[in-house]
Amino acid sequence: MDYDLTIENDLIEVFPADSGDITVDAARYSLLAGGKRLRPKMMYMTYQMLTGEDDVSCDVRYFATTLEMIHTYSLIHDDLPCMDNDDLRRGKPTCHKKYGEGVATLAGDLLLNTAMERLFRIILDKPEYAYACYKMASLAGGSGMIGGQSIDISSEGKKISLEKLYELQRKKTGALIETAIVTPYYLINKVDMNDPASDTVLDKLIRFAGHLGLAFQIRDDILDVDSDPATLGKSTGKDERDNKSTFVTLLGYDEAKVKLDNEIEMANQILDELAASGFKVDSYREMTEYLRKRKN
Ligand code: GRG
Repeated sequence: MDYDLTIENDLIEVFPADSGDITVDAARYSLLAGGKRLRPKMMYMTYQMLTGEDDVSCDVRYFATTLEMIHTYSLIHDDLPCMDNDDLRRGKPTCHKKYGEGVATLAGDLLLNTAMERLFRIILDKPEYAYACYKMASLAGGSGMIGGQSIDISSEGKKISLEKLYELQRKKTGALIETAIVTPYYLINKVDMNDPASDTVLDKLIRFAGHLGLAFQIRDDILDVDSDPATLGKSTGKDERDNKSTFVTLLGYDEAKVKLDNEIEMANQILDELAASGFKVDSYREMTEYLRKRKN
């Protein structure tokens, strides 16, 4: 199955071209501007790992598209002058550079709202997906991504503790990565909502996601120092310029690389456990290696 083609085709269908509405055009512009599509890909990988199937179900594709919309909204809002004030995203002018701040704010809102509409819509047909929908909304919310962004904003210009940085990144970046990795499990299995950790496979997936989320973020901090805008598709050197606390500024460049290796190692140990239980983990093995070395 061609992941990239499937993801792109599913995204293209969400917002029509030439809609006649500038907010829809702006949302479409950012959603289709490229991007690595890591979160939908992780969703596909978990589904294939858990089911052993070569293809991915329509429902998983639906959730993957929804998650990419939430991710894209967060990037649009994060790039606004009132937040990170960035001109370049996914190798193109940011949404507000192209459409202005008002429309970009609305485009982000539209992406988030459409994602929520989709979650409610699918519960109408399939009430058994309610927990998956609830988890996606909550991990994107105050105890997840928005909560992480809130810590980020209130830490501007300050040196924060390493412990606080872990909390910030676990929420800001890690929460959506957890959604990506774990959602297929919720679609396939009935989970005891009062005691999700009693489910050993679920517990492994959540811990795996935690390590991958941290690895992703540490690499992101390293790339901000190591890379250039042409390769990365977004501006670099911003963390130092904005006096941000990152894994590189708090741990130092070399120690951050060691920490990245540790996170990948721990993620791989969980893959060993999943493999021992009979799950096919090959694509996730490739993903962990990719995250260690990615260039953009
Ligand atoms: C505005 C509510 C709100 C949240 C913003 C995601 C985020 C929170 C901010 C983005 C800033 C940033 C650099 C976060 C670090 C990690 C991250 C999410 C990077 C972008 O994700 P990629 O690399 O992007 O997967 P692509 O473009 O490939 O999809």
